[in-house]
Amino acid sequence: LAPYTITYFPLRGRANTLRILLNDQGQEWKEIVVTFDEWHKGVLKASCAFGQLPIFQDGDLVLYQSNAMLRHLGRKHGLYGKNDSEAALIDMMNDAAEDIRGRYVTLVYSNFDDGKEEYLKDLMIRLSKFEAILANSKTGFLVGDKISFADYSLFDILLTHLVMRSSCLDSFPNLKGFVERMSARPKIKAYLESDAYTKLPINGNGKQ
Ligand code: 0HH
Repeated sequence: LAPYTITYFPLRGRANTLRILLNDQGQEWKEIVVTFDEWHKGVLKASCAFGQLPIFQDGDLVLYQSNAMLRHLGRKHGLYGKNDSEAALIDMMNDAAEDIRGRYVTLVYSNFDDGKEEYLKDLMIRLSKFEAILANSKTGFLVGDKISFADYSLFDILLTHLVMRSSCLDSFPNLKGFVERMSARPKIKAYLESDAYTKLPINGNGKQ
């Protein structure tokens, strides 16, 4: 029996990092797919703690907020560093990834056609910071010597931006290497090649 349930739209969106993490960790989960028509009826929305999806269930525990879900899985599956200092640094990395994600969502849902080039300029600056962090990493992970939930977050963001601009990592060899290594992890590789991944749009409005 799958211990976990993800309730979300038929999108990669804010569930993609969770799905990549769960796959890579060999976990099973159930998906409850919510169509936009169903959502617009408003009943489910009214029942959500903050009026939004995704929902993540772990037995009796019901979570809203995708980054809280990542932290929960980080704690449960040893993806949160080996001490409090590493955990704090992992939080910091994930928050920096979330800063990019938040800007991406704003661009996609409010100003995609006019804002894209300006957005990409700012993105390069943000990515250069992660490039420098990985250049200083001895292990190829963002923090410490093991994968953390922040690595999955960064990976998801990089995959998404490679769709927007396939050359966006050309001047960042460490980020490129990171994407290659993450993509080559056997369970991630299988997932990225599966229909469950390739058939899902990234966003809900056809933009990417
Ligand atoms: N901070 C929250 C988190 O990280 C943000 C959740 C959120 O923005 O979990 N949820 C959105 C869906 S993810 C939501 O519930 C953004 C892309 C969604 C695209 C599809 C939207 C179609 C809506 C019919 N949005 C719906 C809503 O707010 O009513």
